[in-house]
Formats: sequence, structure tokens, C-alpha cells
Amino acid sequence: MLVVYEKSDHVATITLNRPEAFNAISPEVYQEFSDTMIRFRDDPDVWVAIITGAGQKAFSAGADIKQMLPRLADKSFALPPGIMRGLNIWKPIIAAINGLALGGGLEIVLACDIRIAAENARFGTPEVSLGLIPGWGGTQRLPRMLPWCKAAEILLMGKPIDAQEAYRIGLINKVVAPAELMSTAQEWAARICENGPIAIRAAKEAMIRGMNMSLDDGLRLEESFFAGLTTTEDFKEGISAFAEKRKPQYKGE
Ligand code: DAK
Repeated sequence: MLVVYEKSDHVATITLNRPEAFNAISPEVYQEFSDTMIRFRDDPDVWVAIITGAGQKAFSAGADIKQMLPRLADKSFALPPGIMRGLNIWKPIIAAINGLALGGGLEIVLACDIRIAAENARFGTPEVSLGLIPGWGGTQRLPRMLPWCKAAEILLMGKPIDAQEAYRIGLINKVVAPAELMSTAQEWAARICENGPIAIRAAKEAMIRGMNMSLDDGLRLEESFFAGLTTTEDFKEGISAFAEKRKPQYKGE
């Protein structure tokens, strides 16, 4: 399997599994990854995903330069739509970055909501060194997430930054020792799962949709999501649990 999907306690762990090639994304990896993200989106038992890479060296070194890039000029070569666009995944996604995240690998990280990195992680968009630009969102997401000059540094220099620098500029949430990476990601996922899952999805959807709206329209959107949440069983459970001084038991209803 080029992409492994495992689940436990409402959390799916999705592993890019081609360690001998730094988890580079061949057309087959891309297809399996897209299918796996749809499986995660549509699996009612799963509330949060953690994406990581197999091995100690790389999250992913990006698109496969030997198997995928030479085919890009061929107009009949089409990849399926993926996580970068159009899947509408409102469940939270955590990136557990276990090494290099380059090119398309970094673009997967940018499509994740929470990003936890091992100390040996590095982040970059080397596409310009190949005479290309990022094609899965890098030129659009980085300047929306970082100060302009830091996005420009990454995109125009094509030179990776290390995990501490990525943390310092706000590209990632936390840096941990490699041995603590997965347990930290699992702790964050478990913490998210303690909250009402419908509320979590509404919060993410409101954040994403609101990014492309005026503040006024965004506030209206928030109002309509808020009103919808007040009719859920989860909301009733949340306020009852508070009054009864116990932990809420959310069902996602
Ligand atoms: N593709 C294919 N194989 C790769 C690879 C990659 N991106 N990265 C590493 N490998 C393979 C190497 O070829 C080598 O395989 P063997 O020779 O052993 O068979 C093995 O992994 C180990 O690599 P190295 O021997 O080079 O190991 P080092 O430790 O010396 O260096 C490295 C590791 C990751 C720094 C280096 O391999 C490297 O610079 N790799 C290239 C990284 C890169 O340029 N990534 C960006 C790719 S461009 C699209 C949208 C987006 C994209 C494509 C299409 N569409 C809209 C259609 C995305 C483009 C990109 O991501």
C-alpha cells in the first residue's frame, strides 16, 4: 500500500508509504492519497486525521521527479482532484511532519490545519530549481499564511528552512523530538475529539469559507452556523454536562 489508512478512537492516521523514495508522490501515490482523503471525509466514525510519512527522513519530497514530472507536458495526462482543491474536508487534519516536506509535500502540510514537526523537519518549495512553480497551492497558501517577505523567501529562493525557523514564522504549531512526534499529534487529535464534532466541523468550514468573504458576509455565515448548532443533540449534551459537572459524551448528532 502506498498510502496506509488506520483508525482508532475517532482518529485516522494516514501514512505516505514510499520511504525508499522519500515518500515522493508518483501518480499512483497521488491517486491513493486522493482516495484515502475521500475515505476519511466520508467515514462517520472518524473525526480527525493525522497525516505523516513513513520512515525517519521525509514527510514527502514532493511530486515524483522521475515518474510524474516528465509526463506533465502531455495534455492527456490528468491527475484526480485532490486534497489541495475541491474536496471540502471540514474535519480537522493534523500534519505530523517527520522529516523533509518539499514541493508537493509542503503543499500537503499547507492543506492541514495543525502542523507538528520533528526537529529534523525541513520545509521548502524547490520547484523553481526545476523550472516550475508549486502547482498544488503553494504560491497561493504561503502568502496567505505568512508575512509576504517570508513567503517570498521560501518560494523564490527554493531553499528549505528548518523546523525552528518554520515555528518562528508561524508556519507550524510545535517542534518536538522525533520520538515524540506521533504521540504529540495523537494527544492534539484526542484533545480535539473531546469537543463537539459537529461544532468542530462548523468552525473549520466557517474559517475556510470566511477567508474569501468580506467581514460582514463572514459574520452572517457564522451566525447561520451558530444557529444550526443550537439545535444539535451535541449542544444539549454540552450544556447538560457542564451543569452536571461531568465530561460531555458527544455523538456527532
Ligand atoms: N522524486 C523522485 N524521487 C525522489 C524524490 C522526488 N521528489 N526525492 C527523492 N527521491 C529519491 C531519489 O531519487 C533517490 O532514489 P534512488 O536514486 O535511491 O533510487 C532516493 O529518493 C534518495 O534520494 P537522494 O539519494 O537524493 O537522497 P539525499 O539524502 O541526498 O537527498 C533530497 C534527499 C530529498 C533532498 C533530494 O533527493 C532532493 O532534492 N529531492 C528532490 C526534491 C524536490 O525537488 N522536490 C520537489 C518536486 S516538484 C502538479 C502540481 C504540483 C506538483 C506536480 C504536479 N500538477 C498540478 C499536475 C509538484 C511538484 C513538486 O513537488
